[in-house]
Amino acid sequence: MLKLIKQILFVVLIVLSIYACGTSGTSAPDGQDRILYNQVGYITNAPKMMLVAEDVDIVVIEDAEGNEVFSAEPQQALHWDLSGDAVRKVNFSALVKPGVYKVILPGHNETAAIEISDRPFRMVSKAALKAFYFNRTAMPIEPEFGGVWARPAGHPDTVVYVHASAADTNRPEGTIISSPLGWYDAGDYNKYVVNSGITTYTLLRALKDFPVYHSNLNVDIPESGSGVPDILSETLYNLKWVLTMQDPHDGGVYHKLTTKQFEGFVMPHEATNKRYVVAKGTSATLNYAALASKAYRVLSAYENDFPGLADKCLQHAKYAWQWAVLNPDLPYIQPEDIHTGGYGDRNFDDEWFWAAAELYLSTGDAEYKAVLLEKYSKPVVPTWNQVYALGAMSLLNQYSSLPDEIRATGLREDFLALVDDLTHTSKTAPYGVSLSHFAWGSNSDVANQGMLKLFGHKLTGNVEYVHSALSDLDYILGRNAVGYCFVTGFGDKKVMNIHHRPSGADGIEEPVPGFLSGGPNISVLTDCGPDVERSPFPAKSFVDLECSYSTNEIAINWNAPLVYLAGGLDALLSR
Ligand code: 9MR
Repeated sequence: MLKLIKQILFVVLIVLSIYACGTSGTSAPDGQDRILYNQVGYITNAPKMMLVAEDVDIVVIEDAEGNEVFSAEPQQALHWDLSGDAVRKVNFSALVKPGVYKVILPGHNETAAIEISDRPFRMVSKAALKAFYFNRTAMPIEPEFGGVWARPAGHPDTVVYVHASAADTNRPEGTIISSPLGWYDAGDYNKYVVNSGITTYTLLRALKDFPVYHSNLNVDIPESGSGVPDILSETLYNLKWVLTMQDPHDGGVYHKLTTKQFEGFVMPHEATNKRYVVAKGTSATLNYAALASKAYRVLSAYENDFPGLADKCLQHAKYAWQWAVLNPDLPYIQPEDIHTGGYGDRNFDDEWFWAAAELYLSTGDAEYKAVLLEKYSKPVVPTWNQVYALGAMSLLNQYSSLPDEIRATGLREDFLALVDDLTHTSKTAPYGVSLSHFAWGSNSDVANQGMLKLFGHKLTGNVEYVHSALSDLDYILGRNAVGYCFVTGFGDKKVMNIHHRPSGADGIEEPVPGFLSGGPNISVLTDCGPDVERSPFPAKSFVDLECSYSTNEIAINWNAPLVYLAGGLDALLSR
């Protein structure tokens, strides 16, 4: 009954708010949306840009004492087909004194508080990494580290059943295996190898590209202070799980560890349905080979901390490769009785390239070199099913020692052409981002584009790439078409109702902090039922409702590039 009343109230609220928006008659229906800005803060000595609605033609900034410190006419209105509206840029880079300021639009009521400081991204960078700790399976989140979000351990995964789709003579259906540790993939409680591949790699990439920064970043997890960088400790928590997903009898890797159906919105320890390892496949096995091989090189420098682990990773990576050679094109096909995330991919060329690149870099073997040359293709912005760029970054990181035949592929030129293209797009785009379409998890595309730009800067020293990446983070932190700061726990207009089971079930109003909401897209317009309207414009099609799994879920592969981007910018630009 209570539920029904709540639902009715909810629908009434939605109808009222649609009515309210509809009657305002301007392009920006409420105060927040008329001024779009990075709600976490701007770096004192870096470019600063906000956006205002098209009907605003003067912007004034006052300091805390009410003195006018800046005023400008916004640049010409730029219309974006993807948002269906027009905005005007206001460049206020000239303001270089730390402080909290008030943005005023003369003739309009709306104001906004912006902050300028030397290290605005430190907290976001830490929280984004700490979010992985909050999503750990198999251990309690202790109050000491988790504060109000402390919770009992969920999913020990020491009793996991081999599903019919994964059964063979060595491990018949129903065989019990142990596959503990790792992170929950997202707002759901399953663990998927494919998505773990890109995520874990991206965190290792962050460590590799910003080693001093990450060696000093303490995010207050149980391993902090051990002498191992927190980002590596966190990454290992998942890598150790991934290693258990290989069948020791043949080297093949299970696609996922999952319940048959998604669990309800209950706390992890209350979600106790049987879990299965499902179907070995080429993409999971190649993801595993790539990741384990990359981990081998990273862990070689930590032999004293983790004796034997680096070698084990390489050995397992080679074993996985052998299985993939025998099963080069085996897609994951969801069994009829399994209804959780698919992460199904039909094209393995990019996975072959990535695994070959990592194994070649770890061993120098001709077999891997031949495959990477054969499968080479221009990189694209990485996602869980497009991993060319990951292999490319690993190779480019050691460009000077690559043989001529690998350089002759043009991988450096191709990578930089992509970064140039992204940078150019964001410079001219109304909202200052490189997106040309909005996919599921669009915010992670923005973060991944930012990552490529920072890597481009690492290769060339071109500061323009860093500034373009900064513009990406500005977008994520509020300067976007819906005016939300998309990282939980941050901003003036916060996302509060992420599709994340612990956040929904813990009885605490604030969601678990540090998670990147997936962001606007029009893939599934009906996830909250017919009564919740979503904008037909992709950049505006977002609702901060728990039911909106397609726009407001969180996922490990979305947080990882945020860790890279926020940490990278903090490392490069902060004083
Ligand atoms: O990120 C995935 C997206 O690219 C797909 O379009 C979508 C539908 O298959 O699934 C997304 O991944 C989800 C996964 O399947 C299960 N855990 C939650 C993930 C984020 O929504």
